Amino acid sequence: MRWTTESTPRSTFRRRGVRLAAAAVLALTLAACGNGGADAGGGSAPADAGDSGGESIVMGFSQVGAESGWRTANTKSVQESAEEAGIELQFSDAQQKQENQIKAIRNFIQQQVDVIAFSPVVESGWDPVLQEAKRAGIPVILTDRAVDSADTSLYATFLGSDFIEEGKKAGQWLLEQPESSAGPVNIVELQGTTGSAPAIDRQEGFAEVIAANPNLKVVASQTGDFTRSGGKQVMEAFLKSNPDIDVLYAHNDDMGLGAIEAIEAAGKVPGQDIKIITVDAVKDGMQALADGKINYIVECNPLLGPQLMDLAKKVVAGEQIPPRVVTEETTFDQAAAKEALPTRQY
Ligand code: GZL
Ligand code: ZN
Repeated sequence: MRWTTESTPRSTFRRRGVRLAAAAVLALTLAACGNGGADAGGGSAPADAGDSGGESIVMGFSQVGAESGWRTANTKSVQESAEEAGIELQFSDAQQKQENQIKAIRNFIQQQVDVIAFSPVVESGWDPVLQEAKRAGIPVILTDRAVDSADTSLYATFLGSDFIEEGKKAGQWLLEQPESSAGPVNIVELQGTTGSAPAIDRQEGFAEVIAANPNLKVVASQTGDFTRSGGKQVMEAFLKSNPDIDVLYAHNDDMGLGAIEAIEAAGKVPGQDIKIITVDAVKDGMQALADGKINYIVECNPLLGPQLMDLAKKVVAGEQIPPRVVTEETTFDQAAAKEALPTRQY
């Protein structure tokens, strides 16, 4: 067991000390009362994560849920990167409920993990539980989505996309389309999860950019909760109440794909009768883009795992890390989707 020498915060020593002492007591107990003759010697010490040539970091990770292709790709990236980094991951899926995330974070504090990382399903209501983590001396890393807390000392950094920028890129593409200067363009909008940073910011960025052209009007905007079924149901309602829809702006591919089912069921051609802009660029979305059913996708990169594990190691070692790490991402039109599909990782 390698004693940690780097200048880790005192609380980490205490936590690790507690874990080490517990392991030693367990080993002695096993030795004292034998271990069912597994070996003639003094019993076998428990297989402790620390035995792998160094005390491994324990990370508690609270994930939003499994609502979309993006989310499952993000979960895969986090789990695989923890494995590669030798970080012990305690992973919990909150089924898109904030109270489940708060419970999970409290549980991680109980277990005295070394670091907590989570993607907050909505922006607000986190201060109390983040104050508890701070009092326990456990650093918190926000990944993917942000919180609206005024107290930025409650988390070490926020690693994720700039969602306002994503909304702006979607609006910019629409501004540049010839139809936008030919006459009125009626837009319907499928919002992400109500109260979530991506939904709030993607709506804001898009609205800000299209305000430059009065032809562009959002005639209906409602949440589809980032799911295919949500996108399909809301699009069915939009089609019934709006005879002339020219454009759909969906805050993620999954809602766009659900909407495509509704558009085709209504006898209209997605990508032609109704132009479609989405965000994420997951494989199914990129396939629809290549097939001409979607017209433009703004990428939102889910592969945050490697950067997250790197930041976690630094923060546990007491090193300085930037308060904000913005992920790299691009945009795709139909030609670019055909190019990128064969090597798409997610
Ligand atoms: C964005 C992420 C969003 C995706 C959706 O970073 O939080 O949540 O755009 C996912 O697909 O459900
Ligand atoms: Zn029209």
